[in-house]
Amino acid sequence: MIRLHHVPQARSFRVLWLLEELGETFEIVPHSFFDKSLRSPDYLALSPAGRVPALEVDGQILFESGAILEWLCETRGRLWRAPGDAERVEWLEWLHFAETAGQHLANLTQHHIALREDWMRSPTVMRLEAKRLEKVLQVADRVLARHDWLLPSGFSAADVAMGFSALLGRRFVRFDGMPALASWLERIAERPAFRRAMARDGAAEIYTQDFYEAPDV
Ligand SMILES: N[C@@H](CCC(=O)N[C@@H](CS)C(=O)NCC(=O)O)C(=O)O
Repeated sequence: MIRLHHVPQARSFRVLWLLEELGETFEIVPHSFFDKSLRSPDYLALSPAGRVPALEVDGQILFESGAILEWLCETRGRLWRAPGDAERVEWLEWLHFAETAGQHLANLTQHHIALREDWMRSPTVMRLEAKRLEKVLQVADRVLARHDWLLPSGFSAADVAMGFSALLGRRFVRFDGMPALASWLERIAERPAFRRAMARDGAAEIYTQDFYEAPDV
């Protein structure tokens, strides 16, 4: 029995999408950032910092999206590059580099969305974080100019981890100068498993604008 604790548009989407790619049968337990359910003692027993994703698999509890993706691939023997594979190091790097983007996405989300009053926000931090996120995404753009997926041999969970970061990143960074990244997102959008995952994501509560412009400083 697989049960995914999920907030629509949040990092738990990585796990939702990978489970669809793997063809797993699973149940989604929906949560919201706005109803305190992530702070309940029951939820904290699953995810001690009160974050999503958390995944329950036959009584085993996992949190941290990169670790969950790695573990799912490893236990299913799919969409990964096993120890000894020529692409093993690259696969691990991309899987976790997704969270280098993730830290900027979290800061941008906090500034543009969670901090409601202007006096709470720092326009300098908002511009800086958008710039730093762009630099991270440019790394993927350069690689994707050479092949369709992040690894030369084809699609893997690295595309899932980083794909989510790029999907969200598009709300804070213009992709005009990153054509390979934009084409990759189009290829991702055509994947049947991605479409199934999007259909199960749930109603958007966090990001209501297509783009969040950094204020002038
Ligand atoms: N590095 C962690 C980050 C988890 C995380 O911070 N998730 C966010 C959603 S994207 C969350 O649950 N935020 C709720 C909170 O901070 O209270 C992962 O990739 O799983």
